[in-house]
Amino acid sequence: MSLVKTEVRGAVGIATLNHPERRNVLSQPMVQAIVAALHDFARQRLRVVVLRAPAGSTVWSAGHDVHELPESGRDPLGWDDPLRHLIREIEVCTAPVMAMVEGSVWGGACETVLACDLVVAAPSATFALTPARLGVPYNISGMLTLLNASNIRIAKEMAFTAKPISAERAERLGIVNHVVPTDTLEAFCLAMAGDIAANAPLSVAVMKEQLRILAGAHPMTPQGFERVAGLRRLVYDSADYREGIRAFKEKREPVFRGE
Ligand code: YXS
Repeated sequence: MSLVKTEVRGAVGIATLNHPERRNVLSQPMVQAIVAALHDFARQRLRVVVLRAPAGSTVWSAGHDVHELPESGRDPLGWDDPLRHLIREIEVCTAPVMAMVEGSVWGGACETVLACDLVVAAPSATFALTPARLGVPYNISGMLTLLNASNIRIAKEMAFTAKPISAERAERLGIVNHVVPTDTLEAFCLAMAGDIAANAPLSVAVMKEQLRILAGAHPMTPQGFERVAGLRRLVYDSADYREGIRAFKEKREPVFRGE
């Protein structure tokens, strides 16, 4: 069974996450399948990509596969982590990537949606950033994705509370482009994708890349980088990080002691 179903509608490529038994977790195989779809759409010179879950999904994606997170002593979100690879592939994909969202979106999947160029959601959609719930030291490019998609006040609320925000609130905050009724979601997304596909693809692609470069243009001193690396190591070496992962696997609430 393919973890991602793909189809082409005119100049639009549609990639549907297809692992409902595990709530479309962004496991390494799932990420590889999504990236393969992006590359295949690029080979076909498609002009827009729609990333979605099957119609009626109650969970769009449950985020990073917790079973793939290292128990301790290693950066859980290093450069080569599948989630980091997926985010970069979405950002450098020359065609705009539209997230079509039904159901709940968790953790690394929330960042994946926010890294997409456009987000169109059904009223059922919710968005939760969960590192604090697991004791995970999120990484700085992931924080930048969140900051670019919202503002620092909302970024802090989502990161510190780890609680879902509704589609309606996300739209009001500008995190989501549109919230549309579930029964018109696909038609709405394909119509917007068609509008984009009818425009000059080179012009669209260069504006996407300009905005990626501008959004990522944040100076960081070597000392600043080393300080963040050191702080993150303290977290992924902590007992709380081990507790968060263990509690998830044991299906119980974690007890964090700040050590
Ligand atoms: O126990 P079985 O084998 O049946 O498998 C269950 C879940 O364990 C599994 N599953 C996951 N496995 C690995 N990683 C996950 N993130 C994950 N989520 C779910 O899928 C099977 C069905 O799950 P179940 O029974 O809980 O489904 P449900 O419909 O009752 O609830 C759906 C969710 C999404 C509300 C629930 O599964 C859930 O809360 N999942 C965890 C959401 C989450 O905290 N994701 C963050 C993952 S860590 C991450 O993304 C980053 C590292 S970070 O945290 O830093 O952002």
